Amino acid sequence: MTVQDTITSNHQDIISACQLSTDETTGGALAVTTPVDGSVIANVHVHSVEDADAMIAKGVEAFKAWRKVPAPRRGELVRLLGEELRAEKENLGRLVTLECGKIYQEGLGEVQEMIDICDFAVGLSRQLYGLTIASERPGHTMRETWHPNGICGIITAFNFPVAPWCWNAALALVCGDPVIAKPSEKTPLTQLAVQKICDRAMAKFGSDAPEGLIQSLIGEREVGQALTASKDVAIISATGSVPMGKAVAADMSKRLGKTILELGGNNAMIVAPSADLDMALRAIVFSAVGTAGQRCTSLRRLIVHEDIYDTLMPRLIKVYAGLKVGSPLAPTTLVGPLIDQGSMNQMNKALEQAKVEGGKVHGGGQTLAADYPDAAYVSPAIVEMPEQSAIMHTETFAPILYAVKYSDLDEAIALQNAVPQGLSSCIFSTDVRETEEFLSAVGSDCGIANVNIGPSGAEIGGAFGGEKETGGGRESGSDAWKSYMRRQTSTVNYSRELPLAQGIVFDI
Ligand code: UN1
Repeated sequence: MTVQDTITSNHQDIISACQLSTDETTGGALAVTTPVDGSVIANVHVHSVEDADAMIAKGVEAFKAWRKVPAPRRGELVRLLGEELRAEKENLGRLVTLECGKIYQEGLGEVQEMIDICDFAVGLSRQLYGLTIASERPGHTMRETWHPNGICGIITAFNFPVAPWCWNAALALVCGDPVIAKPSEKTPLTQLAVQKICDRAMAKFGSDAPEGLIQSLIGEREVGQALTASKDVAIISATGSVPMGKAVAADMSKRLGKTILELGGNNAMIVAPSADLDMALRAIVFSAVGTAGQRCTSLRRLIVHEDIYDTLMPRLIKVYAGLKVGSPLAPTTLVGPLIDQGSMNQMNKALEQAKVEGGKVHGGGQTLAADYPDAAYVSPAIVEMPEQSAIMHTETFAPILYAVKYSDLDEAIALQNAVPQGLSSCIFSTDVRETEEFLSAVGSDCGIANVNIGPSGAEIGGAFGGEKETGGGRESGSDAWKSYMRRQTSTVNYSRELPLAQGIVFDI
């Protein structure tokens, strides 16, 4: 057996451990390559627009039944899903690693995020609270109730092929909405594996889980467009690039459908003079090179106070030079490959542009090409920039960390906020005046603003999402569930009079 054969056979073991049959993974039109070595690991079947429409029709029927199932009972399905995920954590985590290239620890972390949101959603299924409101009229009461809203279409990206599906699906299901997933065409296998896990949970749950409650739609853009075009898909929750989100928003606005958009980030860290630099260093490295810089929350911009710049930067550059890049399946690897060579080309272009704009590049470039000629392993790059120039305003989905100096906090906050995206941000400082200003109304303009931790790796308990070109949507914890329901305001008159609001007199 050659080395190549060993790699290939291991890959097939990982796929079959997720109980995907060869019928499902061979003979289809969509070739799936693994970023581990660039080889084709499956050919999956794609759905047509007609298939998508048929799924939507099934979802419509499922909704009619599911909305009548009491929410705590709906929660029971999500509880079972969480249990199946616990049992499958290692297998699914490994498949995430194989299909999208993040290291196995992060693959496991992604599945843990699914389990966590399931637990959250189970509790939530008994807490879909409305309001009672004081009426201005005698003998009247007002209340607000949250009702199921209809099918939720979930469009996800290659970099987090399973967790964002679950943030949306777990909430949507307890809220009474059927779900149809449209994963990235680069990562359909993980979605097929998740569908299998859901099917098992539904079988255990019993007959009040209607057919068509949880479905997966595999294909390219046009099947996604079938979801955005259909008035029967009440909500589209889309995670991915800004151009994708703008296209979804344009389609949805034509029919005034609801959207939850979680798009690009261009996340910064301000490192203040009082920062604990040992902690900052660890946070910088994890958030800038984790998932090979392919998280929407990845750290992309470092805004360092001029007094500590010359202390921090050489240490950081040294740590970068020693980072272990390699197969994401190997336990000692910290930086896996980029998703494909197209991404590597984007990274190289951005680094060239940064040089033109005066940047001094440390690291970067393809590595391990001899071992993996068809993959896209790169050395993470740090670029010292003379100022926050044009390239720093764009999101390149790769491990590039730009660094600039600042001299006063207001300037640093202005730099942090000057980009079009508004997802995540953070400050390292032990000065409470600085940290509180950063979190105040004149501080970070992002959906996520952290103190003394990096911008990535959010827990599921908080609402997740951001402002400006990030799209404004919120998923996951807090009260994000409200986006999956429709709000009904009801006024009930239990008196024998008919007083009008605002004291209007209207005698007939
Ligand atoms: C994404 O990259 O699309 O906060 C999601 C984080 C993860 C989610 C990232 N919990 O980095």
